[in-house]
Amino acid sequence: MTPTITAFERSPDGGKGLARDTRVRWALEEVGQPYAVRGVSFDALKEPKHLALNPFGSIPTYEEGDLVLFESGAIVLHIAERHDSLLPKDANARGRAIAWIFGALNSVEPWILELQNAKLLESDKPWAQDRMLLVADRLRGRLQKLSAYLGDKEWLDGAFSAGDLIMVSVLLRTRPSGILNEYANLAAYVSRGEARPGYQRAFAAQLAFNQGKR
Ligand code: GTB
Repeated sequence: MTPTITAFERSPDGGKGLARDTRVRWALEEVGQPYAVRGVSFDALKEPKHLALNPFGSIPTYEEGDLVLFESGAIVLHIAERHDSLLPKDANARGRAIAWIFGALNSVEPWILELQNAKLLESDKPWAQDRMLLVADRLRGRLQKLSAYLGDKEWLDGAFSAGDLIMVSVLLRTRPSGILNEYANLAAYVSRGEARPGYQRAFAAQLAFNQGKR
């Protein structure tokens, strides 16, 4: 059965791939699973029909027969568990790849969101500049540790996995701040992710969608 995901009818980033449907598209492209996309307006996100799919009123969601999922990490994990290429077969390596999904979402993404919130939602506050410096330094602390762990490895733990897919997606969101480029190995890691044909297809698909080519 062809799954249907939701995405912004028009993403505020105009198709830069920063909204979280891109990571789901990427996972589907990596495993070669065709999918349909339903565009949702900001108003429609808060209507009962969408809240029945995602109680928090956000994208992405995933519908496949009777199954409805929300949370991009859970959706990517679901896709990875049902196909061969995004999680290792060895149980321990599989556990570690899943740990990196959670690590990206729980131990890196919140610091990036803090910085984005400081820039987008709090810039008119008298303390905005001080807070921006503070949260940028906190993010650097996270990225420093990740950079040290990655070292000169190609991917986080052996072959490319759903853990890398989520980590690269998360790190991509730091690009507008310029902070990613302070860590050469992380910037190169993200570029390797972006160079994957699956990412290229996902990026092109979300761009076309945002340009109204559906
Ligand atoms: N934890 C959830 C997940 O991982 O799925 C978070 C989902 C979420 O916050 N989705 C956002 C959303 O629907 C879109 S991705 N927001 C609307 C709302 O909640 O009302 C966040 C996002 C939006 C836009 C850009 N951009 O334009 O650059 C980047 C990221």
